[in-house]
Amino acid sequence: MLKNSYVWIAISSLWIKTLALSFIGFQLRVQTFLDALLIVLNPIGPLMLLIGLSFYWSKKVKLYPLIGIMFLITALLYGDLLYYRFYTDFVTVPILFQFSNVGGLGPSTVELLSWWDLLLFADLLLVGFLVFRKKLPSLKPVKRAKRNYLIASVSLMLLTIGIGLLNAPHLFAESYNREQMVKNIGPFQYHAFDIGVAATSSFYRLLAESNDTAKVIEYTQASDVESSSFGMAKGKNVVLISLESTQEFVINQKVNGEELTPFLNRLVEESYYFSSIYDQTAQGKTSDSEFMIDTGLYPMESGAVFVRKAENEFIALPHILEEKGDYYSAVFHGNDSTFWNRENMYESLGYDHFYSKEAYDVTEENSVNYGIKDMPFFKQSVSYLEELPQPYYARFITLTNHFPFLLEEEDQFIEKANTEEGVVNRYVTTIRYQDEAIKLLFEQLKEKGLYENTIFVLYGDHYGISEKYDQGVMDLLNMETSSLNRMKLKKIPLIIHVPGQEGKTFSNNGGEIDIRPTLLHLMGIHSEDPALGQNLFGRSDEHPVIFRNGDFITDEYLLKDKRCFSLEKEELVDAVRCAPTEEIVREELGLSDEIIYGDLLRFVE
Ligand code: GP9
Ligand code: MN
Repeated sequence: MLKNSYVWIAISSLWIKTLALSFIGFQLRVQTFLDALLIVLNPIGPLMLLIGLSFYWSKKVKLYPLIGIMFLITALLYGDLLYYRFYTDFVTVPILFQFSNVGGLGPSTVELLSWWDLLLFADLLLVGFLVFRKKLPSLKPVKRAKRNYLIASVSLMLLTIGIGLLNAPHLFAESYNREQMVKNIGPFQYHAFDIGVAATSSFYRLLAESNDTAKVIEYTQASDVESSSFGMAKGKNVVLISLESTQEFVINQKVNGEELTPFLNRLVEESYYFSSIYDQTAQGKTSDSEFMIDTGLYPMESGAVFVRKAENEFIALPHILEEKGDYYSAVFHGNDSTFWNRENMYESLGYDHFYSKEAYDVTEENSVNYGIKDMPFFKQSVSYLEELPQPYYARFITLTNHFPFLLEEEDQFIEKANTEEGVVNRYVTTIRYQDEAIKLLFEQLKEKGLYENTIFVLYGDHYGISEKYDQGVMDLLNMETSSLNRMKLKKIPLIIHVPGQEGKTFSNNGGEIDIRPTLLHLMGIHSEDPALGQNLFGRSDEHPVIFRNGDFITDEYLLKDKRCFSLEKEELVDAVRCAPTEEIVREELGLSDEIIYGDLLRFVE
């Protein structure tokens, strides 16, 4: 075998680092002996292969390139660590191309650093020192040693992938479960796989044929249930309000004796309120929620479909409403039109007009964080709304309640909370501000006579407090930190308000994907296009609410990070109990992906 101390020191130190990251940084959960074995073995093959780049093309080990490779690998690991600290997720190629859209790590990068991180670079100093001082003999690798080295590294890699597949047979079919990938094939192979997927993803479209749609249509045929609410909003204007980062726990919640959402709380009493709807978005955040609601398809497993697949054909709500009821459709949002590639995607989704930042009078005084504050935003929007041809389908996307939840003193209608997490304390004030803004919108619509003949759908677009700051919310709500309680925090509010209707709260489970069929039901439209989700008025409780990483929740079970919980017993149970539902999850996510990757809706008449 290769006799070169530098090479083996480099491999060992990078290996130890990778292990430290896996166990401490990414907190990969070890449940079985195989899990532990895989985490330990996985990095060796790829590390050998990469370090080998310092001598494959020369007669002896080139020491400066060796240090360079060590540095690059360390930088990659460190990047992974920082990304993980913020998103509790692993970075993907598509997300790198849309960093300007993901909220970035920008304002909080410093917060993510720790002095301990310097340890990651200690081995570089050591090897650098040894090289400079020529402390170790650098033997020439002979040709034969090179070959054996390569064979050993590739065999090790294949062996561990093989064991990984034994450990998690659906590993590649569930590649959207990135934690499972990293645990079973290791961070380096995960990145290689991810790059491969990104590089080949456009081939799916080329290979897709029109009869590929048959299977999808068969599965997705909406089986709408009968209910007295069918058609109750037929012909009305539709106003959809995306409530930025609004989680369900804020509804009817008091902090220091004061309501967080006094207006929404009253509205809930006079509306259909769905109190168990889960955030199903992925890396595309707001845009993912818009996508689900308009198309009834799941977001992509990595990156945002708005950014990656805006050229596709879709059958979205604006198309359907125009065809069935000659609706005009518009989006109102005070951010740049390019953010989340909205200007292009809205065209594909069939919107007639997008009122973006340019349409608003935006000044330093009326802006905070991402842009115009919700109150001036609504005020200015209403004058545009008045001019729209009726009936219309209008979506308003609020902005003020966005991480890191900044707000000037004069706009704070409530005191900050006093948990250990500043983020949570500020969140309370921006949520309260948003509530005031919605109240203003309703007042204005009433004043202009635009209230009565409208159906309102208000929904939280996704979580506001990421898992990183969960503890603050647990403190605020006096909740114990547990997987089940974490799942509860994934709920978002869904309020459907039709003026004159009596209020009713529904506590059955559902997800954002179910909003579209529910709205169509209320509009009296039977849609037969390929779309997922179920009408919430008759949604089966056994049907899982599916999350993009393969987790799910039903009325009985919760699958979180591949662990199956019984909701009734509030404890971990044997994984086989969750297995049949996991089949459904794979199938549904797979179908949705097939439609998106193959651009299959272009074949639908
Ligand atoms: C930006 C707004 C917020 O325009 O939609 O985006 P988010 O970071 O929540 O996806
Ligand atoms: Mn958002």
